[in-house]
Amino acid sequence: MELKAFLVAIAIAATIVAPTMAKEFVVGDNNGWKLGIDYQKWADGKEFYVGDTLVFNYKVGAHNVIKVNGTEFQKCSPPLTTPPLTSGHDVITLAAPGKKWYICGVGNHCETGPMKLVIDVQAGSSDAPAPSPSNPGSGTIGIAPSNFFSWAIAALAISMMIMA
Ligand SMILES: *[C@@H]1O[C@H](CO)[C@@H](O)[C@H](O)[C@H]1NC(C)=O
Ligand SMILES: [Cu+2]
Repeated sequence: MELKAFLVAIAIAATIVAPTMAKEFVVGDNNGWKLGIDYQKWADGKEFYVGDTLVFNYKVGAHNVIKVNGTEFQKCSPPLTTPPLTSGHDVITLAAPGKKWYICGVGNHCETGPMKLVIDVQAGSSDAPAPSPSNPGSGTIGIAPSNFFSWAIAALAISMMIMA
């Protein structure tokens, strides 16, 4: 009985946490990746975690995506050694925390678009300072993604409530 209650609690906790674990962000949402969109405004208020993905949608040949560093981003000067992504549906997994910079390398789109996006990827761990909640109606209970211990404790707490 005790074990069953615990397993039920785990299932409940996992259901609560699962939707917050890995997110897919479509850059520019329905606008996709094109000229004339403010991508910093799009990124504003979004929280990116390791394991999340960015999707760049655009017409093949019209644009591309190049990951650059901060200097290259400022100058809109893509490195000659990094081949751009050109599929029209480029999916990038955010593999490490820190700042990530992306630009379009076609023509002068980076300057004039401006087709440039910088995001700050957070480690998905409670060791990092807790981000301020920016998503009031989300219905989660404030458990950081990928934080096994938090939800294990939550599961334990729920199982105790069930058994009480
Ligand atoms: C960015 O990469 C360029 C090479 O394309 C390099 O010269 C420059 O030092 C790098 N800047 C930073 C901040 O890493
Ligand atoms: Cu472009």
